[in-house]
Amino acid sequence: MIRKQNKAANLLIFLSVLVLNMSCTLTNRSDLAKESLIPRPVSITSTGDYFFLKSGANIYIEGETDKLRKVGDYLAERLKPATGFDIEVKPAEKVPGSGNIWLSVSDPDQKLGFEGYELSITKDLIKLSANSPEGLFRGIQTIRQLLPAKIELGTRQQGDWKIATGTIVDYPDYPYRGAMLDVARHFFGVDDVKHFIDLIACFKMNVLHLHLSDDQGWRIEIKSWPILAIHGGSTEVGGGAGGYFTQEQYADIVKYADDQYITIVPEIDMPGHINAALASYPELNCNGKATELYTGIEVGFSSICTSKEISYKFVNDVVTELAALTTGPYIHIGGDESHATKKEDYIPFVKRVQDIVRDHGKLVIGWDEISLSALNPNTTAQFWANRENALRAVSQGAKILMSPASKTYIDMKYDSTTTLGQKWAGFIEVDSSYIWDPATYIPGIGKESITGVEAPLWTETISNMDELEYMVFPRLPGIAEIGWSPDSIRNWDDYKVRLGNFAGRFKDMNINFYHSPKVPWVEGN
Ligand code: TNX
Repeated sequence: MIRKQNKAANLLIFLSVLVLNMSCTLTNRSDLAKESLIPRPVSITSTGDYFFLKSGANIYIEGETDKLRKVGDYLAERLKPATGFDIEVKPAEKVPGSGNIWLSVSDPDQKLGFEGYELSITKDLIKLSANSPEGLFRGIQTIRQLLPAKIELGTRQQGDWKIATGTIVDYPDYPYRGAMLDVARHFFGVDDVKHFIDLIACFKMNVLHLHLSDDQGWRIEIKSWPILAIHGGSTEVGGGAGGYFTQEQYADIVKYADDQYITIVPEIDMPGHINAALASYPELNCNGKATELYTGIEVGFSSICTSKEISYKFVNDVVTELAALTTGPYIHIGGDESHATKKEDYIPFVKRVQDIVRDHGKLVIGWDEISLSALNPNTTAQFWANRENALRAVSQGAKILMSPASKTYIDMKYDSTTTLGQKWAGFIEVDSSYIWDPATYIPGIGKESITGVEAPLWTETISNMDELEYMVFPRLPGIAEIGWSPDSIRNWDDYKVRLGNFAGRFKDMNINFYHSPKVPWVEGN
């Protein structure tokens, strides 16, 4: 009797596990529109079936250029470790056969613009098309997110590598979608920066702004002023050893970012936030005396001597070397919190520095205070705190990069219990950093004046990758979505579910993230 009951119970358990498994596979990945994608694509049409990635699948590229091949190789490298498949990248002479992935730039569609893509998935084929390799690269991030989370693991996994069928048409709302890493307060080396690039690429960001100098450290080798890096780079907040990038290392970072279609924007902060340089070269000080190195976290106490001609030679030399290392269009000149520079000195200084950058063929970005000065055409002001500054920039015809501190400063604590971070701009929970629209944030500054969004990570309190990831995740994906997805398709209730479904993916990507109580975390997607 007992044995019979046991048998029946076992059968019941077996059947319910079977049904559960079946329902998981059915709901998981056969409805494309229900997939958790970040940023949310512009449009998704489901066709209710699925594509099965199997051993023997290859990636076919249409058009044999170096860039296309690199993009193909990038996708293959994302797929190979976890599937264990020997995926090859081959030129496509005709429509590839069943079971393959096809990357194509042969059929331009204006609507997609430069970074957009169309992903068409049938039972037989994954076809990703775009107008450029860059668009393909963005689309590949979507393919990654459509596969089970364990695709991110570095070792071979048993798996149903299924992707729901249908079509995604997708392109960004703003051209500039960035993150900033402050390598000056605490130094982060080449491998860390590359890892950060990998992380932001997943969410289709296309800019990494590197804050390369501040009171506490100078982080880029300048051959004509060598003491900047050697002495100015020799410490950091808290008195640690600091460090700097040699020009070779920096060029390697720029190349690594370029390969992921991410523009590096280098920042040299001036006329304030410059103690590391003032400690390295006495002649940059009005009194001719070098300052002490600084390892605290106060701001606004240093100023380069704006009345000395040598200061402009210094700026010109630094910009000359930096411009030569910069493949992107921008150089960031800082300009924030110059409390130790008189306003009447700040104004002509910022004008002259803009001219220097322009003369080296680069466009200027500066923190919103630069609008106190006359702005050159094509200068961008990065709004962080002062709306009047941003409005003044727009009235001069400048574009605005939106980094409102109370929304995008991912060095702010999540809540009163967060141990890392600062709180001068308030606590920023995950919902708060997501719920805002750049185009309405400052009355009087509309979308036509906005180039995009950027999430800065200041590192006074952050000294290693674990801490960095904890502050960045999960707020950065939300900022990436604000930059990519139109406001009309964004809402928190939908986003929090998609974000919650990333728990397993973050885990498999080995990302240390904040388990915000605002988000319904679900592992195993
Ligand atoms: C303000 S934002 C700063 C930085 C600090 C940051 C800390 C800006 C342009 N300046 O120097 O690191 O606050 O949150």
